Amino acid sequence: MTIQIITLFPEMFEGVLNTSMLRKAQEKKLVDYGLINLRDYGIGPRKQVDDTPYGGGDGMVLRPEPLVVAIEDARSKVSNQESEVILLTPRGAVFTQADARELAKCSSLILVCGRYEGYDERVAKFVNRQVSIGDYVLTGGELPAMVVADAVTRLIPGVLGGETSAELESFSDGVAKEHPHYTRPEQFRDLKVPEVLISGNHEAIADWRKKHSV
Ligand code: 6GU
Repeated sequence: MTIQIITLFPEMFEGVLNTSMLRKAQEKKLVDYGLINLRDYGIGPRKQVDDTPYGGGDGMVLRPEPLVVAIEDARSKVSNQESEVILLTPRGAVFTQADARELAKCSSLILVCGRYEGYDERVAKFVNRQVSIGDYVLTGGELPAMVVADAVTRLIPGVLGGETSAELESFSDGVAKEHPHYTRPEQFRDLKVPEVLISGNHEAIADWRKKHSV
């Protein structure tokens, strides 16, 4: 899968994409992340990407041309594949595990990060969907794009180690929240590991785990 991210702040992604599971997914060639700097598509010698809002008001609004040309360029880089273009915006539909599963089946995702007070609404005509990650306001779409990239990447077959994706898919709706885990020591301060988990009784352990899953 290719995941291209259009942003004014590509440096924000370096740590997240190059650490742990997402790094391993790249090393295994299961995913290829591309960072596209929106500034490169800015207008004029000052590479302007924003302007004042029609109708007046505070703040700046992202102009449509840099965003749309960046999207078209990203699409053209994977022109052999159908791209799903996702605009990260607090006005979008809240992202769910079902969305992550659906997106994990795509071969090309393009994540578009909004910034400043907003983006020109005409950009909406050039994307497939608008996604929010919850009912709160962030300063931009970068953190939400990382959330979407992480949730989708871990569902690509082969990315996770021992855990089977079948297990993750087993709940048709919502999220399968695993049972609690324990490791050594058997007693920490005055806290003991549940007896059943050290019993060696595999049937009883399976029952306990099932009962404590959400
Ligand atoms: Cl996608 N963007 C911003 N700016 N804030 C958000 C969000 C997105 N999702 C939740 N809050």
